[in-house]
Amino acid sequence: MRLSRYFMPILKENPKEAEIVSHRLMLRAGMIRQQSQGIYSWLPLGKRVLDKVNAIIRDEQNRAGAIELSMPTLQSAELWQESGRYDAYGKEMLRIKDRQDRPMLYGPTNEEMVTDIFRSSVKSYKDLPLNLYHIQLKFRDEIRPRFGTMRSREFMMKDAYSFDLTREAAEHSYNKMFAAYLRTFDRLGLRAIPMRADTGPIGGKLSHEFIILADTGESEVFCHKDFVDFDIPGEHTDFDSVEGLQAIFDKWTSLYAATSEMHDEAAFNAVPEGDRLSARGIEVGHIFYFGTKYSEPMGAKVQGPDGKEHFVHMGSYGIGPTRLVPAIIEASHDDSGIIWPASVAPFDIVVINMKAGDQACDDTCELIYAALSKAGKDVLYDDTDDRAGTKFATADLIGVPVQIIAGPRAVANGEVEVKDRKTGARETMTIEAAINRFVA
Ligand code: P5A
Repeated sequence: MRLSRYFMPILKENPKEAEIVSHRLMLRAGMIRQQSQGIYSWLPLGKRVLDKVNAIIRDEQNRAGAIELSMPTLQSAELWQESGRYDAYGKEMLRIKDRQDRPMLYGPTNEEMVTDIFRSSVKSYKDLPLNLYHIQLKFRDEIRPRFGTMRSREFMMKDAYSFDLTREAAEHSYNKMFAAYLRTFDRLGLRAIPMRADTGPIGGKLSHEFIILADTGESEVFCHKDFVDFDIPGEHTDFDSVEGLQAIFDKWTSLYAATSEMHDEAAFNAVPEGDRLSARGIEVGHIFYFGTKYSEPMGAKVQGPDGKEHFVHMGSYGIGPTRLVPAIIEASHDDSGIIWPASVAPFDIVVINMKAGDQACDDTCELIYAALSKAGKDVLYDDTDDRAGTKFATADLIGVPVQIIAGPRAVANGEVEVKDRKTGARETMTIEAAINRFVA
């Protein structure tokens, strides 16, 4: 991508409305724009990061055996009347009427709709287990939308829903998502700790929130500090192994970890004082097992091996991609801007032409840009005629992991500078060496 032809509206000044660093940096880097309270557009740079986050989420959902579909954002009120949640959900639900005056709503979550899909076509235990997910916009008319896309009214959610014949089988489905979430957040460069959580309007008894520790987090959390160094389940985790996944779950729930709603002061005080971590955190995921809460009132049942009908046991599993992007920034930035983990960076490399219009600089940059693009790298080429200082500031602000800098003096020697955004380390090397480093 040539910056001169891209759309990346950088702000020079700090936006006044932004209270936390991620919101400030997302606005300054031209990633998002507020359209109305708690409702955002994702501008091209932000969209690239969001897409990469979603690709990792999708990859891990698929690995764990979940199947992707796509459900609509607008739902009929009837379904919610069946489950009993239409009145119970309260003012957070945006209620709409269509031209025939039929009550509709903008979905805050999809338990009812997916249960409707399930009951219409699954009739036998032989079709279980089943886990269906989508990555879709949701709307919740939050009392206090704030911190940009961290807590917005319209937001994106990956929501998965599992269906099983028995409670035991449903627990295995829960454990699959539990392990998949540990892997997902790790691949996003984050350490997320599962904590016992309140189930709120979704319901059920068993529930974990996945929390990232951050001073700007909205939740107050309490846990054993060893969680910070626990091993993440590997790439070859067998998601069909009931014992294997139970062992992962048991290990990750063996020490104290709870959000403030579930906090047990006495149990926490039993943790040796030096091991206690009392901190603030960002909830990036939340998983639930709620048994037959929806399947019973909505009549979602299958025939079991005993020939009888059984209401299915269900769970639901959410991740907030539009919250994860600012959460990653909260965890990874410095005074100059964002520092993206390579896995979600909007571009892999930025090529900075310090003197656009200078033949040697232009030729060098074009050569590097073409070679790296051809090798499959996402390259941003700053070919604008801004001052070098402005270009460096922009590159640091948008947080691309590697900068290749071509200035007239180095280029005259057949060299460029390679800068690591995270460490700030700079290395001068031949043009060929710079290309080879990233093509290998
Ligand atoms: C689980 C999947 C549910 O809605 N039903 C379907 C269950 N869970 S939840 O905890 O309410 O939300 C899941 C995740 O969505 C993100 N999230 C938000 N992100 C941004 N702005 C919001 N207002 C918002 N509300 C929820 C969180 O990451 C949450 O864990």
